Amino acid sequence: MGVVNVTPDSFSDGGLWFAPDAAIAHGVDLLEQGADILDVGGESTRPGAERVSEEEELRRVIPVIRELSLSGARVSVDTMRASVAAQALDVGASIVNDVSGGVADPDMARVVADAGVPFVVMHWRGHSHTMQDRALYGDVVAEVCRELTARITDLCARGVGRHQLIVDPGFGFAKLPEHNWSLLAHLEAIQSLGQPVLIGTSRKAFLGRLGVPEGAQARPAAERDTATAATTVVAGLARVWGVRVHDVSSSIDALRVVTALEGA
Ligand code: PMM
Repeated sequence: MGVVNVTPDSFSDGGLWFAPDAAIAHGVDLLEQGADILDVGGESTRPGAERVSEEEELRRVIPVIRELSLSGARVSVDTMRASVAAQALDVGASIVNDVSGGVADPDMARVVADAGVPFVVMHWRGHSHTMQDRALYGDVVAEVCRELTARITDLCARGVGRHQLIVDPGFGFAKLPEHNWSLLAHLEAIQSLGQPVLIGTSRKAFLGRLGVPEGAQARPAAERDTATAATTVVAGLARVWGVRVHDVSSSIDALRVVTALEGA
């Protein structure tokens, strides 16, 4: 899954693809690199980010989703708003990716249930401005599994089919580096929930801290793709359903390594 952020302020690539034409060209480039799905989002979820208005979010993502879908791409919409998900589905998106797992907007479950499309349910504990205060865990793996299970139960009770649900442990969302590493080390626990698993480690801060002394600045987001590809190997060996990445070609190579290993 290649990331197309149509935002001025995403931590990893904010502003680079903000104009619709640039975002569309970037999506086409990611497809050429081998992406199976393009994840188009118009709202940054970086820690501390302010929310954008619904109108602005629609203005950002709808033309890009329409155009990429018309060109034959399989598109997911990265949104917490039911209205944005509904309009994105109308113009060709076929997957909804909600970092709040249907919590932020009470109408999301209905939209997803009516459409019958795959729905990515990410582990989430609150909006960006407060989420890092909620990174409090005794056993992060067990608690993320428990909270994702509660989301699955709630969504199914609201009419969403279990077969629609893809779960994501939510790397970097209300997580400290040690929490992210524990989750990556125990993907089998997330898989034991019985749903396909998506992971989004790409360029996240915990990778930027690797090899950097305590107190020094993390390496910039654009210099985290090698570490990201290494996490793709971990995910591939664990046989997760998908990885959400900014640099598709390095993760495709990482998956080629996994395939070659498995064939040996
Ligand atoms: N991370 C971001 C945005 N959307 N969606 C899912 N399912 N999983 C993630 O980990 C995730 C996401 C934040 O990263 P970005 O600002 O680079 O897009």
